[in-house]
Amino acid sequence: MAPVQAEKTEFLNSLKPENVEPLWTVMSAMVPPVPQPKATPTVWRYKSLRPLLGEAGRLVPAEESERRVLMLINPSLKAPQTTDTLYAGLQYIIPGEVAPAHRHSAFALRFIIEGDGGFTNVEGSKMYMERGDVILTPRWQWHDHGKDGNGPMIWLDGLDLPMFQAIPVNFAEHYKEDRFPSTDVEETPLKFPWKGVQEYLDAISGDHAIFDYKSKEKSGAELSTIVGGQAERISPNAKSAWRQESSSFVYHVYEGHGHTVITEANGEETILQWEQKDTFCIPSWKKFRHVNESSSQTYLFNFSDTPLLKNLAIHRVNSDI
Ligand code: GTQ
Repeated sequence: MAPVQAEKTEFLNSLKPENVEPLWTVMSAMVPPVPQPKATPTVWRYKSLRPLLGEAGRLVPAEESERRVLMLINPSLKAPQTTDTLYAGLQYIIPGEVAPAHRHSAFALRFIIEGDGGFTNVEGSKMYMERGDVILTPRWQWHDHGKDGNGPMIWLDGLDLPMFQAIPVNFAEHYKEDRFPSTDVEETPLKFPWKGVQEYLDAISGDHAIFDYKSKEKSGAELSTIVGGQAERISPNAKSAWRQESSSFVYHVYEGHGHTVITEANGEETILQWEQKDTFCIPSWKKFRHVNESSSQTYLFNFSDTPLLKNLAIHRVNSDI
């Protein structure tokens, strides 16, 4: 080794005991020219997961699980990451079961996939849920879930849990009883029935329509400070507009089948093929568009970290596509 190189190595080795590290060796990774999400675009197929949820129902009693959920974990990341910033899971509940009351700093939304007679009680308001409904659980509000009638209910949970890895300030508390005392409510600002959302989408002309879920309690505000939601309609055999944002997305297919094209900066293409009830994710700053392959309307739901990025003033949209 040249004397300078040897000295340099010795110098670098001397840094660690002082708890310092050189920036210059990692600068480009720390400050990349464009976002470098670690998540990989991934589809979770309902056809494969539905039997596994049934098995979880059979093998894992409610008392053992608190929440019986299969987390949708990105193959490039670890739990609770579905994308770098978002968490998604499929929750399964059987008639008569109690998912006991708790509250936590994390925000949750739910998109109902299958079943009837399921309910969520949020801070004393017990609301029944149907396919396509979006239900909110604001931060630090007591919530428990249950199920009347026959057959299971399955929904998609969307939470900001990965945020609490980077900013570990999540608190949780269990209520002293399984159920928080509640009364039935029909209309609640925490529930967005699918019917009205679809009517809104159907009334918009053109091949691609978007509905922004907005807080009913604070008009104009996003669903939460971190997580927001949208529903989309794509006309029969049509394509959505291209989109590229610093947000990452978890998509769920309410109805229809087709694929999403993701184009990398180097021109490389990824195709995510999906059908009804599948869930898929789009990492930050990917350029993507959906293609409806069916001869009827396709409806998609998504949740994203757009509010988080807006609140931090780092939301960026490529409007030149
Ligand atoms: O239903 O409260 O998927 O606390 C993960 C954490 C669901 C819930 C999840 C939770 C819940």
